[in-house]
Amino acid sequence: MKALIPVFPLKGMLRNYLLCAMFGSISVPQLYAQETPVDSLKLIHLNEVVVISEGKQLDHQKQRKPLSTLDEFLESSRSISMVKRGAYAWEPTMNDMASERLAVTIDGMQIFGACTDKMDPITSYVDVSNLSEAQIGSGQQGAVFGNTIGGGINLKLEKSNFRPTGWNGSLETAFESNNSMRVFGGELNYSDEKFYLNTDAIYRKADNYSAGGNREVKFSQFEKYNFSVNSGYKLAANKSISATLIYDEANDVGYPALTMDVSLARAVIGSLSFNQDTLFGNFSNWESKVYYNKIKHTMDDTKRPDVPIHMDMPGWSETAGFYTQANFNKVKHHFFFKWDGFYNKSYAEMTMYPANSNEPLMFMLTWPDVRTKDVGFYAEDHIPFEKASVKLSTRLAYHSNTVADDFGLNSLKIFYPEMEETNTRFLKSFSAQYHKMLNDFHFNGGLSYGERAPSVSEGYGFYLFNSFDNHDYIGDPNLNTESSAEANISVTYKKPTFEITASANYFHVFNYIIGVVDNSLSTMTIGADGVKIYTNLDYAKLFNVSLSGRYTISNAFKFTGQVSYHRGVDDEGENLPLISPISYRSAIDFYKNQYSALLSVEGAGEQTNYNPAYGETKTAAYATLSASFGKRFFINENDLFVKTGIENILDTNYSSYTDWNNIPRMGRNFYLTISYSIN
Ligand SMILES: [Cu+2]
Repeated sequence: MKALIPVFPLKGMLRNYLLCAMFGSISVPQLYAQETPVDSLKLIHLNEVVVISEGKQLDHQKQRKPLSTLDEFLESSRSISMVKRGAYAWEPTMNDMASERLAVTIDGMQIFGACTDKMDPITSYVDVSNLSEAQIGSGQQGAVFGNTIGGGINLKLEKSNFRPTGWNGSLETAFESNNSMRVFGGELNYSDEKFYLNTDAIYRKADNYSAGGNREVKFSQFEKYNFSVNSGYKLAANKSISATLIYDEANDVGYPALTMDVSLARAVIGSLSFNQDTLFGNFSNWESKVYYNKIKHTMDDTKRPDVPIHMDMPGWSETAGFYTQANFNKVKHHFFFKWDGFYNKSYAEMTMYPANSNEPLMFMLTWPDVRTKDVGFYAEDHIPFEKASVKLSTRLAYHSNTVADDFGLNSLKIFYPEMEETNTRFLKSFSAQYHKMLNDFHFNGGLSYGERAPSVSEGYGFYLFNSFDNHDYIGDPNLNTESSAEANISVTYKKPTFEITASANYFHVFNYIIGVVDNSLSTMTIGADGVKIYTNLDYAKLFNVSLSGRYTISNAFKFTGQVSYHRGVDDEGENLPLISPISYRSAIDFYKNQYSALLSVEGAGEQTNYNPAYGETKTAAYATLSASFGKRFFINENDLFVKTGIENILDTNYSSYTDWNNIPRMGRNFYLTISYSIN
């Protein structure tokens, strides 16, 4: 039986020898195997071989909110925060670092958004119906997915994988009161030992939401649908091929925190894989994939009142890539090797239509057809000792950017007359992690170094308007490679009924890339305060610390809690933007006889370390309370699951440090989810 609610926790047989020392995570992988955590998303150590137990039904009692958006699922993770520009397409951040400092992949595939204003993080191009889990690695533990500073996230697609389940399917629907969100989804699957076919579809439509106090947030509506098909065929007992295809389209998406909305955001994502159990006798789990994806993004300001100048801003992003990977075990050494590469084309333009139609149109290439080539080699070795282990890993990559459009190149040459068409870098990452067990204590510590190339916007963006600090941004093709030296440490004390983990990490980021005001330039966007150029600061420092715990009160009741503190400053001691103040969350879970219930609180302290130069204002402290109640019924062989809940029970009007331009969050919201699955 396939999981009804498709994003489900990792369970089953984790290879427990791996050490796990990520910030904010539970530090001992065994924990995952022993119980289903409250979180639906698991932080796993990258390259852990995670076998999701086959033929076992998902325990959706433990889903806090089935059919919630992927963004909400990600936000429930301990190490991810989401930057919000509206109700849709939130941007994941980890260790207080966002998209350009993270490696985010879908089933190992590199995908890049097509929006110059970060309206389409790649997490917006899949839905929970497609996915089985999100794999999260902090800092260089995420380097297996690509070059990164802050960490890596891989969204793993859900597949039947030759489990002998035969036919099964499900129908599900949800309604949320605050923005009248309607969700309809369904899936139909067939799987046997030789062949499987998984299909799913989901549709979401939401009106404007209301913040606390029943204040409507205009332009916060959205509509989205997503289809996916994936299939596998066994060529022989130890060989199989598989293919996946995802089509995702969002229309009429409002971005209340920005000056424009989106009329179309569309992705087509496809891949072909070949899997073989062994290779040359010594290697195992050999997996190879080729993939292609294409994204189209169209911004729209036609519905906004008082637009000073109408603009058309379409963008395209196209990526083709591959990877091939295998394990290799030799005595005490557990190696993992991966060779990967991608080719991306990013193109975005802007046409301005002056109100006086006698004036000429203005046209700019905001992304001048930038071609990015990246070929990388990743290797790790895990060496277990008695009650201890070491993991060493490295990524070495060749990375190049070329401006393929002459008009775009000549536009940038106004600022950088000496610039070359192509810029090539060699990117390196090294990491050592150590784990030691002492009675009930687990110690983890690690030192890492990593590098990343500037993003397309940072390197080649041309007058990209940022509504947060109200500046136009221009890229710099001569930026230095950003690099980071990172240290992490965590201690867990673990007993059968409770555990507590204290963890901390520190990133010293050299050549930190951020926009710096250039007073000699004049703005392009009407009403902008100035122009910023992406610049390397000498360094920036980021520090994160957290304390998390879990206590099993009885068989039915469980308590979890987490509190974290973050700090980020530049080389002059000034605050970096979008750094979390003290934040906390806590919950009591109840689960017995197919009934589940939850009461949770989530909040943050006042944001005292903010920076007006980046458009930040002080965000006040807040706390919200939520509750849910679920029941599962068995009808013949089939399964009916009903879940209802209230979020922001007290209808608090608030915004957090991650809310773009302090756009207020959703007020009180009732939801109801019904899932019916046929085995
Ligand atoms: Cu956009």
